Amino acid sequence: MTFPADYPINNRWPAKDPSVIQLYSFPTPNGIKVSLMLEESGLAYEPHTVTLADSDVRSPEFLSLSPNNKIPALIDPTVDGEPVTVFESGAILIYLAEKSGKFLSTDPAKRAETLQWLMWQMGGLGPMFGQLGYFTKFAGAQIEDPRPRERFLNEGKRLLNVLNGALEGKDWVVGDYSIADMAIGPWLNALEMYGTKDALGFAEFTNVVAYLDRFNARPAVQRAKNIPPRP
Ligand SMILES: N[C@@H](CCC(=O)N[C@@H](CS)C(=O)NCC(=O)O)C(=O)O
Repeated sequence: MTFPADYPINNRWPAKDPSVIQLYSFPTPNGIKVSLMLEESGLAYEPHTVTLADSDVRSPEFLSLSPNNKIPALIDPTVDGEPVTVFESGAILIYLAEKSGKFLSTDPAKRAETLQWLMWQMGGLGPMFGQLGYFTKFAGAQIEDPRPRERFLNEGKRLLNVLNGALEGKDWVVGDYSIADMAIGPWLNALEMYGTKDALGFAEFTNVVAYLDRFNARPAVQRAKNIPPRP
């Protein structure tokens, strides 16, 4: 397989420079994580806007790369002549960390700790906050039964408390800035848009508040929020 000739996605989202990493994404929390890693690491890449509309994420061209019909997804055309494709934001972060040699320690203990917090975000913080958004801001907000909202609010508070504890005495979740922080930060920022900060008692988690301020002060974070650009 060679890129772009053998990749249908290129017919719909053509690469201008097929020699660099191709990112197919949208600036949601899961998308921003990967744009952020690309910006922080300095790897050369080309972003393509794939909206969340079925006409994009369920198109045959996108499904040929990301069969789970979700952004983000990536093609790295430069690996030993054989392109590498990856979907799932956590897997992409690990791939890019290994490729760049940045933001994931090679020390076994530090690496395990970083992956632990990355998986905590992937399996806990992201899905729970995503459901919280659905039941408070999006279509689920119309549902009268209060139990889903309560469940995800309580789970959100629990997770914020866990993170707050982990951040005690530290700037970043494993000490040095890593792919775990790049995964966690965008999901904390999503709470503003959901309008759930007060209901979660966000201000009481003072370590998390300071952490998010530090995160948002990074120039790459500000850039990544608009990569790829919304249509
Ligand atoms: N576990 C996946 C989740 C990705 C995900 O939920 N993507 C959403 C946007 S944040 C999406 O593409 N939704 C489109 C759809 O479900 O149709 C990851 O982390 O990459």
